[in-house]
This record gives sequence, structure tokens and C-alpha cells, in this order.
Amino acid sequence: MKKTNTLKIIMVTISLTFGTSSFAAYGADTFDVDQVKEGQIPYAAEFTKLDTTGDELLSHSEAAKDKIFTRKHFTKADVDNDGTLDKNEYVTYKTASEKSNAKRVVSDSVITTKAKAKILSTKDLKSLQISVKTHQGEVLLSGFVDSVAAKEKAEEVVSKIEGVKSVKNSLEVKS
Ligand SMILES: [Ca+2]
Ligand SMILES: [Ca+2]
Repeated sequence: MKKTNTLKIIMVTISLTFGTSSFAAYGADTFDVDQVKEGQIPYAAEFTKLDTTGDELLSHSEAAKDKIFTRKHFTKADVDNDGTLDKNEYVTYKTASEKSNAKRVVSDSVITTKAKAKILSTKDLKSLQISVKTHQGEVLLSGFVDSVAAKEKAEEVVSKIEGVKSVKNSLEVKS
């Protein structure tokens, strides 16, 4: 009887130990993934990868392996205009472009939300099935409306929303 109890205690201890260690391992994995998501993995490592000649400078042909560095972006990133990117220029530009990407995505979704709200609050439009999509400030309207006037009205109210650069009106008038 006493032997069985001791065995039980040992087994509980083992399972607790295992449970804890696998939990810790899982926690560590999650932490790494979060770091990647938040862009905290230093761009310095990417820089070293792109620098195939190992001179701590990126020529345009080296940088161009990263799709973002078209000639235009490369020139922009090359702050001191010496025709190459040093680590600092590279990291600064990459960080800034990541940030503006994030901002653009947010504002597109804000525009879509506002456009939908505007359509829903506009007489003659609210009952219609109008689909709204936004890409880089360009709003695409699609779906069906029951008159040319409604089609024009939709375009008019959406084009007035802050941040809208243009409206592509693909609404079809039901006959
Ligand atoms: Ca180089
Ligand atoms: Ca430079």
C-alpha cells in the first residue's frame, strides 16, 4: 500500500516536470514568432545577407535582390548620395518603409469603413447592395443600383471621404 502511494507521487512529480518543461518550450517558441511579427529581427542580418561582396556596403545590384529597392527607392535610401547603401541607410529605409506600409493598410480599411457607413446613411443608396474595396486610396465600387442617379450619387458621396484619391465606379444599373 505504501509502495503504491510512493509510486503515485513519483508519477505525479514526473508529469508535473514534463508539463512545466514543455510549457516553457512552447512559451519560448511563441516569443520568437512574436518578435518576427513585430519586425524586431534586426535588418542588420538582412543587410549582411544582401552584401555578397562583404564590404559592408550595398551596391544597387546587391540591394536589388530585395524587391523594394528599385532604382528609385535605392536613390531615396542613399541619403549621402555616394551610390551605395551602408548599414545605417539600409536599416533606416527598411524601417521607415515597413511603417508606411502598415499605415497605408490601416488607412485603406478606414476609408472602406467610412465609405460603407456613408452609403448606408445616404437616402436612395442604403437599401442597395454596393460593395466597397479600397487599395492605396483608390476606392472600387461594385454591385447593382437601380438608377444612373444612384450610381452617380454613390460615387459623389464616396469621393468626398477624406483620404480618397480616386473612385472607380463599376456599379451596374439594373434595368
Ligand atoms: Ca557590397
Ligand atoms: Ca550611401
